[in-house]
Amino acid sequence: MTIGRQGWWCSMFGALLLSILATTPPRLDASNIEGQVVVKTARDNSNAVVYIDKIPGKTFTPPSAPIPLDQVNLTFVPHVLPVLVGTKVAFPNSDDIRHNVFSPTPSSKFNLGTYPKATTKYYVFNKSGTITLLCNVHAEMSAYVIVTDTPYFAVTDKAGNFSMKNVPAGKYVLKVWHEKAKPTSMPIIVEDNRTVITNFELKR
Ligand SMILES: [Cu+2]
Repeated sequence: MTIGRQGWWCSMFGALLLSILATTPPRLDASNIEGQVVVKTARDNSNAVVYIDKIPGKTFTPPSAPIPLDQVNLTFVPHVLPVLVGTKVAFPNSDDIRHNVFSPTPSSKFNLGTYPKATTKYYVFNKSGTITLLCNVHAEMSAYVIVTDTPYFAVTDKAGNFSMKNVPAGKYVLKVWHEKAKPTSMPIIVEDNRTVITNFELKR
């Protein structure tokens, strides 16, 4: 088979294009932040929240569907829930007994009342901050909603590991919160296509 002049140019161009595609890494203008939080004052390293609290000049749209914070076996599940400001949280009751949900935190004081199984109440968290949740029927029940101005947050597992995906490049302050320790923060630089490893130790 012979190829004409046009065909030759076409195949040369195709080969050139293929080699460009093969050697150029995919450009993602975002990176991951990963690391470990050691909580000296707690039983284990779980339920610490790592977050970027603000990116000046940027606002984000909260999720359209409510985020659940359930009540199961006399426990709020999850115990710690980070959400973007403006997020609607659903509070179902999955127990056979009545529960109540209220917050004594001055910036987000509310009381959803006492309600039975298979009932869901809602609250929209419109102010950033750490909100304590309690149940006035069961004194042992507590939970925390960490309301942030960015969707860049992560909760640690028992080992203290966290992973925050697709953070845009920039300079930020990374904050860490745990109910049993003093909060801390650290300046951080996120570059394109790099995973930033950041470790913390929280004390009283
Ligand atoms: Cu309760």
